[in-house]
Amino acid sequence: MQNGITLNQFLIDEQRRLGGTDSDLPALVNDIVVACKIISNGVSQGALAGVLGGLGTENVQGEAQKKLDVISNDVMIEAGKRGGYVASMASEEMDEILPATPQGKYLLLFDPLDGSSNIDVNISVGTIFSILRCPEGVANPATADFMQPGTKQVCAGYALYGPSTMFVITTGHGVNGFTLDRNIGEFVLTHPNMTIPEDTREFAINASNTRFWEAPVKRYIDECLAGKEGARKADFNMRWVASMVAEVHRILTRGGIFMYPIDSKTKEKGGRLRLMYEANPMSFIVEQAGGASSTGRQRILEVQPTGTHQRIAVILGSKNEVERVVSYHKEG
Ligand code: AFP
Repeated sequence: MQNGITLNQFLIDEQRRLGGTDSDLPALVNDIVVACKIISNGVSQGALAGVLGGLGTENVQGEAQKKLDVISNDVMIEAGKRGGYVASMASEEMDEILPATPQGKYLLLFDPLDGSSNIDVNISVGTIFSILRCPEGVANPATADFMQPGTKQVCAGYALYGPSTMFVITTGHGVNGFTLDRNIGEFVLTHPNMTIPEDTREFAINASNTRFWEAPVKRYIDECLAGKEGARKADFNMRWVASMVAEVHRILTRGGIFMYPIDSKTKEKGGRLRLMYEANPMSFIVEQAGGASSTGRQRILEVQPTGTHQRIAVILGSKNEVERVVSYHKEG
């Protein structure tokens, strides 16, 4: 893989290298890439395009919808419909699944604009997507057909609308990162074979929830905060961007652990983050980059889903740190 090839060239080369014959998947990814370029343009225009601010509406999660949430959702729906590769779609912004093309090979799930509470303050946001196979012989899939564990994903990725716009993807053969070259309008390979360091001294958690945490999480964070004088005999740094895409990208780039654990505040809902279009795609990417991803009690990719908007605890990143947090959950 030489740096500088476009994402489309990369996907075709990967298919050829792996002896794949399914041309629909690269074509679907290409439609998603076009959607992310359109969203990137809207995000970077910001106030100039009149796309900031809220709509005064709420999504299925009961969260206030930003204009760009809905715009991005519409753009991703178009991508899912365009080529006829997708039988049905699920989105953070839609209550129910959305039928697309009967007999379509794939199911497409997405969070069209993750971190959107940051959009009005010009902080990085992103788009997350996950691709599952539509079950054999199912022409018009129902919600039950989406209830596949994360290990069944055939592709997952995200676009990060930051200082540069990046596209990171896995098809189960490692993780590769591409940067949008606006001079040619293409995502270009800049981060081949992204790998997460097994150790880290950087954690990401919303510390305003400290009083709600379960004991294993409290123990882990307290040890990080104790620094050199404490059990870890090392100082730690903290980050919290409130855009999962930005946090995961930082971890892919320099290591770290990201935690949105279940706590007494979110227990009833099952957690804060959504399994099908946040935790699963990001866990697929993190594991493919040599990291780990757990609820604290179970490998996230092995969770059997019960609903498209199901929430889940997320602890992911540098393998040795995630395993430490899991061991603390085992000790209780
Ligand atoms: P929004 O898309 O509603 O901004 O939520 C973003 C997110 O799902 C995830 O990207 C962040 O890591 C997390 O929520 C931030 O949650 P807090 O606002 O509770 O810190």
